Amino acid sequence: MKEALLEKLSNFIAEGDAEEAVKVVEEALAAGIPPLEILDKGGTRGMDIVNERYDNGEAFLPELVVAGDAMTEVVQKIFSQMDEAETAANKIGTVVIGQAEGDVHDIGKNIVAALLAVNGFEVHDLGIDVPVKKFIEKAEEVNADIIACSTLLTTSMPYLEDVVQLLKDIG
Ligand code: B12
Repeated sequence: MKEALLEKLSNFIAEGDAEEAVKVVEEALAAGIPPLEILDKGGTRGMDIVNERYDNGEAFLPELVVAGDAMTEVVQKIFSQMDEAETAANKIGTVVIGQAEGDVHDIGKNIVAALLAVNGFEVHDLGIDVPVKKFIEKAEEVNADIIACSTLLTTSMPYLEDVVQLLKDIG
């Protein structure tokens, strides 16, 4: 039953059917499947399926967008449940997180941000397409312990090095 539910979820996400995907998440949570397993084996798998279709020329950018929207709703649903049950009582650190300059892929970053938040971190999410300097300015403003940059694009990867270099330059 567990495998069947997770497979159903990944197919609904790949098809961009947010409403049905969220219903399956409710079923899976009620069946006691751990939230992170639902995300990983159902959600992320769904994104991989649509990506395989995209690579094979069976799906195009609009399909990726609607699959991404469905995944975002699934992530929100799962974390809205986790908030109540699993939010840590004490703050253990402050994190500034964002998507590197030029990159709009925010689904994975949103999962990381939500996981940090429910595990006791104060999270400042700068969103997508964040300029290098903005990470540092925000980190100084909120006295962050961690700067967490995300990118899925090879063209945006050099900006991650720039963040590190700029931090070294300012000591
Ligand atoms: C959905 C998607 C899109 C959506 C994004 C919607 C959104 N709101 O995010 C849309 C359609 C907009 C899109 C656009 C593009 N995309 Co796109 N996209 C994807 C796809 C299919 C899935 C990404 C995803 O959400 N995965 C699911 C999440 C849960 O996984 P994840 O992102 O990896 O995150 C996990 C980990 O990486 C990690 N993590 C992530 N961030 C962080 C940060 C920290 C600090 C830590 C600790 C961990 C961590 O934890 C997360 C949870 O497990 C991927 C292929 C793939 N299968 O990954 C291509 C992919 C990333 N896209 C790609 C490309 C090329 C593009 C476009 C350039 C296409 C085009 N021709 O226009 C544009 C670029 C737009 C831009 N400027 O950013 C390429 C990148 C290739 C490369 N080497 O650069 C990929 C790999 C597809 C491919 N095989 O070619 N895309």
